Amino acid sequence: MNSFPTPLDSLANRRQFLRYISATGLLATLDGLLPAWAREPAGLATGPAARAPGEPIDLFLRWQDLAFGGRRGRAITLNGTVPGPLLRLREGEDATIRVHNELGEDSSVHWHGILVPFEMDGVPGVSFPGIRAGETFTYRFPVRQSGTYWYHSHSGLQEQLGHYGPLIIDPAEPEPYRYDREYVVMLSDWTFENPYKVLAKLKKLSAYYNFQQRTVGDFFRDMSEDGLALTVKERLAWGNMRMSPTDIADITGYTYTYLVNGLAPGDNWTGLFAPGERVRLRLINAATMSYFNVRIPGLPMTVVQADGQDVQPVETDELQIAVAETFDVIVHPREDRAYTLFAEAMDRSGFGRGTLAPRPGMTAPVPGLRERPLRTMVDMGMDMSAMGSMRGMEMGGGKMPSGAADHGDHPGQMTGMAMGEGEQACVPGMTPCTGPEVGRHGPDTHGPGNTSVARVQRDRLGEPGTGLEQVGHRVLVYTDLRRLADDFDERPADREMELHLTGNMERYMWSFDGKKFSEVQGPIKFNYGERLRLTMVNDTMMEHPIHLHGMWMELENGHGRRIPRKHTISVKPAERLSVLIAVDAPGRWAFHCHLLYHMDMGMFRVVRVS
Ligand SMILES: [Cu+2]
Repeated sequence: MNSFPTPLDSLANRRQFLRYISATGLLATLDGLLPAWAREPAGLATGPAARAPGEPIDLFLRWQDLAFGGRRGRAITLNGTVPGPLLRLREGEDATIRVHNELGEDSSVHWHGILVPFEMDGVPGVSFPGIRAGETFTYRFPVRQSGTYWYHSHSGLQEQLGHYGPLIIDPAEPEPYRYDREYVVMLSDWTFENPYKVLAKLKKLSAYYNFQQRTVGDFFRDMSEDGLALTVKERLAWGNMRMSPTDIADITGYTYTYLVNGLAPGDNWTGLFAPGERVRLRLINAATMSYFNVRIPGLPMTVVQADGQDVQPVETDELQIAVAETFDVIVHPREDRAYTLFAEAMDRSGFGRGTLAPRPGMTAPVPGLRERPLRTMVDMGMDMSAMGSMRGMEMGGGKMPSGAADHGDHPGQMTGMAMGEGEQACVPGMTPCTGPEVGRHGPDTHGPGNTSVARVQRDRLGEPGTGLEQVGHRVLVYTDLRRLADDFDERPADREMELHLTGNMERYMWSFDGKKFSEVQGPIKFNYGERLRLTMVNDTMMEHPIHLHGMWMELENGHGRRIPRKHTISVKPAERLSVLIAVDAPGRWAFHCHLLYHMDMGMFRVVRVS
């Protein structure tokens, strides 16, 4: 186990790999551009690093052909692979990373979640001019943290083309948990379509990839169960929002192949273990647009890190990982059998799949895709008390007709009707549990760039996420996360700021406070040295994974000194949440939704700290 890959040896490894796969006959089925770390079945070496601290790392960006599932495409590779090589740094070292751009177009590398001087943050037009075609940019920064992170392009839609890879920082002090083996599990979404064509289709018809629209048959079934007036009213409400209850993801398995460590489900990335070992899985969602619900049937997962930061261990059976988040989990398989690592796309239009097994070639059953979830009246930020009284009038008494309770296949559908009964009503098989109302929307509807407001804003930090309300096993929620370190900054907030997540789904416009990035004058101003409370309200009906560069967001999830630090926070539909920020990093920083096409369409701001 002396061979964990470094960028320096990955070209040599690539040649070894080609020899290996041609010798084993794998080339016919698997012609992916797999990095060494993803093909190492025994896991990453946990011994001393092969690279001396401070020794420079070289990354070469190139176009290369790739093929899987019988199709060929063109990808951006880093040192010849997709995903890119594993960069393994050490807390306390001064990193030097030379990025050689051989793409023939501008590019960049951003170190996601890493606290660096802003000139090294890698966002063209914000922190530096970008890396011109044919040029080399040398990143230099002190490594002041540890944990699981990743890196990716911050130029155009290059990330969709394969420009991403894992980044691990080994801590200076021993970690407070024990494991025998570790793997990176990097989830992503690949399309053979040109990403700019994907975007053009979304702009022309936002539901282009979404074939899960409800049908006329659904309408009549709703009508017979709910009554005509309510059904029509509900449909009108959806129409006014320019949304459909089936809008879970903008881009779906119709075009996406969901990858685990660069491998399609049929190619089955496999990590080996010896029964009884503890295995650390470093889950990274490097998808551009896809949330995943991750589970390993038969194997509980103990979450020990979120976004690279140690948390008090919490055991769970499933977790939702938003785009750009990371979770580190430790599993403890004791049996001599294989386990499927199942990463179901949140909209359930497809899945990524891998296997943990004692020996190569073993597999475990692959679960079926579960029933697709639907958006609810809670997601719309509807006023339930008004809905309740309306129902009362139309249905004569406000009680559910007995037939309506039989909605087990579409659990979300009845939410609007049932919620009038009580804020946190949670009727198994009928309504999802939802958090309490914590705010109401003011009169500002954010102008023409926004089509909906969350009239009723809820605290949804205790909710497991879309589609996971009633899965019958444990699911990680944000309120489970407590930081391990006792290093909370006690200062009260000097200043409060409120920002609304807004959009127009039909025109595929995404924004903050109703304004696209191209429409705003100047940056958001943070004051150097202040303690800031930033409140975010999601007026849209989709989750948005909001990412702040350069500084942690401390998610106010009710745990006092133990609130977790995150670089990316998924804000649920109609949710109101707040974060504390110690504004200690001068410079210009990006702040944006990490759904790539939302960012590109304008859900982006520059934060200036001065
Ligand atoms: Cu977004």
